Amino acid sequence: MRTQVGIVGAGPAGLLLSHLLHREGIESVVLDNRSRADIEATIRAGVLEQGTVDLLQALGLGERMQREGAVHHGIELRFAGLGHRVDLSELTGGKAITVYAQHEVIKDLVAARLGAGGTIVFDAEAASVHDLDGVTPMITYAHGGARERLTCDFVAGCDGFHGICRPAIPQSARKEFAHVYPFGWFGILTRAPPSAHELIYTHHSRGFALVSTRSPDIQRLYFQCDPHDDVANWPDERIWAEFRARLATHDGWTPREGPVIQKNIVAMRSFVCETMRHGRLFLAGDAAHIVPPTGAKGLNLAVADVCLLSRALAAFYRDGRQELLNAYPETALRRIWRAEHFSWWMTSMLHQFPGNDPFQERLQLAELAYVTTSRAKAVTLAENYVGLPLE
Ligand code: RFL
Ligand code: PHB
Repeated sequence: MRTQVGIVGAGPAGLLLSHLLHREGIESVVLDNRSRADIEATIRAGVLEQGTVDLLQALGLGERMQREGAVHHGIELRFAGLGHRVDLSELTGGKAITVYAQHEVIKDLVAARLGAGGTIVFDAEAASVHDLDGVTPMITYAHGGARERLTCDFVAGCDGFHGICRPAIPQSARKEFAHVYPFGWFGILTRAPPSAHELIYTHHSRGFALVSTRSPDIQRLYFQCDPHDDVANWPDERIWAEFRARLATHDGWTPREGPVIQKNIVAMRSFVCETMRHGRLFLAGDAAHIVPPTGAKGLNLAVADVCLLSRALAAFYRDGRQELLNAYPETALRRIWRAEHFSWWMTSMLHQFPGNDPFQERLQLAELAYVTTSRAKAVTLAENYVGLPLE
């Protein structure tokens, strides 16, 4: 097979890139090692920044999101048994976030690509990328028991943190930065009505907890856990007891409980590979960077990356201009490092660190008190949370 841009990975980055390129008249093929059903059912992110929402709408991809997503104008920070609302919209000149599950975004993107005659090869495991220094790089992949090749002008590595594209850049050429947190998130989906109108981020001596939502009938909640814990250790009753303890307020608030229909444990790390380009290979999304989910930035960063990358590729195909392609890593990294800092800051402020140093905890509470009383600090949180403007 031959195409202009060979895209490894049908996550938000790969699918949106394919869509954006199509609008510029650039052909692409997307490969993913999973089935369509699998991709469309994987539970991950939930929060879309204002800029992500505006972009999906401008691209004609926002119809179901507008109908089924929930616009939230604020969040609650809960600590020392009290809730404090951060009015995102008031603090940012009217911006908001939308809660709409990542797999719903994926469904919309897959439908749009296939509807426009785009090629997504599911169950296609990319094995290697070749000739990145030449003008016709090539991807080898396994599909239906056969070994196939995709020849292209450019390879977009949108294959997530565990993909094959980043490791294809020689180690000696890769500039990477990593930080692993000594805790994970235990995430559940429950069949219950919403516990609150807005997301609740909770600091508690037993550890962080987050109340989010998916729909009027399905809720998404998380609590900080040992990253090596096992979901089998957590029957429903133990899960709800933990949420009740961490989310308790002085006025007796409790979450709405229901059967737990899904549980998983997520590791928490910060990671940046600054080498987002190697010859004709370009990395985007989780393939290049990871943030802990506390800032709700991962999917939104993937969207920002591919906006830049599609614009750079369009300039190349339209006028043969290489400047935007050359500038892609530097331009993308400005937003990436801002989001890395914000995600690290939110994580550091809200989680318990092993050792439970009381001095650290006092600092966290002082920071939370400041965020919820100083307009300047609240604006800092709000403008980052709803998302800085796309470049
Ligand atoms: P993805 O989504 O990981 O997609 C990569 C795709 O590449 C495929 N792949 C391969 N295909 C072919 N051959 C190979 N060798 C391949 N290797 C991998 C994989 O099958 C997959 O389909 O990366 P992408 O597109 O960069 O998107 C990134 C986002 O998925 C991620 O950043 C977010 O989910 C992070 N995240 C959140 N982001 C937000 O913006 N807002 C949130 O509220 C939010 N909450 C979260 C999150 C991530 C979480 N988890 C599970 C890590 C909450 C959680 C719990
Ligand atoms: C989610 O709903 O999955 C979610 C919400 C906020 C976050 C992370 C995840 O910070």
